Amino acid sequence: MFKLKFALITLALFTLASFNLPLKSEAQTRPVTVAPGFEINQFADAGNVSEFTGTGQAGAGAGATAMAFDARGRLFVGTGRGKILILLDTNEDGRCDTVKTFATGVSIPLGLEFRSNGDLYVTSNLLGGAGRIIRLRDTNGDDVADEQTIIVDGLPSEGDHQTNRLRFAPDGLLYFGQGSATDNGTPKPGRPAEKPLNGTMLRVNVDAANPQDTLEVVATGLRNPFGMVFHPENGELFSTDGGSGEICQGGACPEDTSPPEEINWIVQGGNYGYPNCEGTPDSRPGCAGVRAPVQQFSRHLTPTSLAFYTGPQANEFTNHLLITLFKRLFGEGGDLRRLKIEGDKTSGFRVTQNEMIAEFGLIDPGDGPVETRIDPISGDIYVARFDPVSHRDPNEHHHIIYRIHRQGSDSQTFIGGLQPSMLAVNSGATTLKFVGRRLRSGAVIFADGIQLTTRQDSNGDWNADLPASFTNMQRTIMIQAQNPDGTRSNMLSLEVKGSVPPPPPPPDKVPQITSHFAYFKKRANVQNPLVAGLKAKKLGLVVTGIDFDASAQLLINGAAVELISASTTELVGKFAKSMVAAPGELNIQVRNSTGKTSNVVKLIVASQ
Ligand SMILES: [Ca+2]
Ligand SMILES: [Ca+2]
Ligand SMILES: [Ca+2]
Repeated sequence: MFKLKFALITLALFTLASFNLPLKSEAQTRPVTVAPGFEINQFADAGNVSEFTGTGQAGAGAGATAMAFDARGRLFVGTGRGKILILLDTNEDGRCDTVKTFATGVSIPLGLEFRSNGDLYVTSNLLGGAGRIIRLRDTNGDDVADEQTIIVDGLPSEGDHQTNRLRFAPDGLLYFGQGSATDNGTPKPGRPAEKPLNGTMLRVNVDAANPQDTLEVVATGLRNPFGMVFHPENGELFSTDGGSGEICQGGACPEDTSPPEEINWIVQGGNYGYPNCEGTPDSRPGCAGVRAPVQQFSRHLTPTSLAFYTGPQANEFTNHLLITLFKRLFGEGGDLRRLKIEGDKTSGFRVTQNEMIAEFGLIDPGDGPVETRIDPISGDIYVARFDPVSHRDPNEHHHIIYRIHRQGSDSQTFIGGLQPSMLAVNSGATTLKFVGRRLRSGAVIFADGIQLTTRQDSNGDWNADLPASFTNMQRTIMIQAQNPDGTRSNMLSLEVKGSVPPPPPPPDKVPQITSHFAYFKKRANVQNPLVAGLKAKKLGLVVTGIDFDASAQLLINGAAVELISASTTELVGKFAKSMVAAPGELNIQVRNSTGKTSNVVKLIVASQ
């Protein structure tokens, strides 16, 4: 998907009896409907997020492509123009009122995923070029990413499909879907052919010295695995797949034999059929060993996102699988659905309920929902809608983020984002930190019914002092907040355990060289240029920069040299005789003990 050409097909108007949402430019839109017991409003659109505005092609690419909540329940949004925005609702009226720009220049960000240490990982795609995974880091907490590091590069995204969404697995590895290069396995004239990594689920260890070296294929035969999610309890991976034959979308071909769309349970080494056996395996050649989807949808509907419904509003639908279908055709799709998934690893998984939660009133076949995320504090469901079709009237670009929630939940108080999330026995007194929604000044926290000293910090986050006595044995502590008017929040459980797994490692520093020079005998005696044939023993190399760690090495042409002195901002090293014997060019680099390497700078060795 995200091809620039979408066939425009007029669809018969649909009316579903339910809640109608008034929208701007009513004439151009079918009503949005939600299932009984749910409510919906527009959290963000062109009216409050200027990034979502624009006319023609510029407007067509302006919407949200991916979303993720950070641990504090703040919504981060990737846009078609390559920005990562933070959309905040500071007055808690359900509509975004503050837009911050976290990062720019992240081309076609199709996936956003936070790690528990606060790093934001993004899949990015150069237009018609390589796919990448980029790590964004805000080191000084000003809500602007000051480090953008490419973790994986050169993914085969120059064809019809790109590097899609990404998710951290329970084992800490980062999984992501890589789309196929072609529609059906055969390249069109002049277009890229399939490469080994096309049409796969991949994974990478982001903690490795060189993550790219750890790239592994998890599963194959996936045409365009776009939506993906790990089950919150059993840890199993589910992914969407979109079938071939996009040219026939909307019934444009009289004999449209395109395969269906799929949800797959992804297992290590699994083959999911593309391009020879899409849909349910049968007697076709090429179906041997192919795993069947756990659910199919009508052809061309284009599943775009998966999320498990969790949090304080999920209730009877807890852990139902939410899916968005991007297109509406034949009276189906263009909606958010919930699927009850039953089964286990041994017996496999099957869908036992498949119901609409929200239908977004699409007029074009393809300006539908692309991403779903659950607010980790309130449990509200956020769905982004993206309109890739170029319209002259900017109001016809439906770049909208909807907020969907249970009826009545907007008057409830919620707490979440509890830190620490687990305690060890006998760990002593602890300050609990958490985030509140509609938690008022003067609110107090109860732990197993006992009131704790409670205060709000300058970030608006809440703190409560848990006495040491709560950790003197293994137990589950129930945490609840109470507003001054007596209303109470949802309850959170906090486990006191015999042992607590270590947190992920703190972010690795990446060394950077800012200047360098060579000297002869004394530091003040700078050699510029350095002349070949000088006595190596009497020469020194000074490299200054930032984030050199305690065991950082100075590399000359890839070899670590003996150090004269070292600090976090300066390394002074010795040359080997062979390095300065003849004219040439030396590559200078710093490598930290974590394996992270700096930029490479050049030092010229001139002739005598
Ligand atoms: Ca607001
Ligand atoms: Ca920053
Ligand atoms: Ca398949």
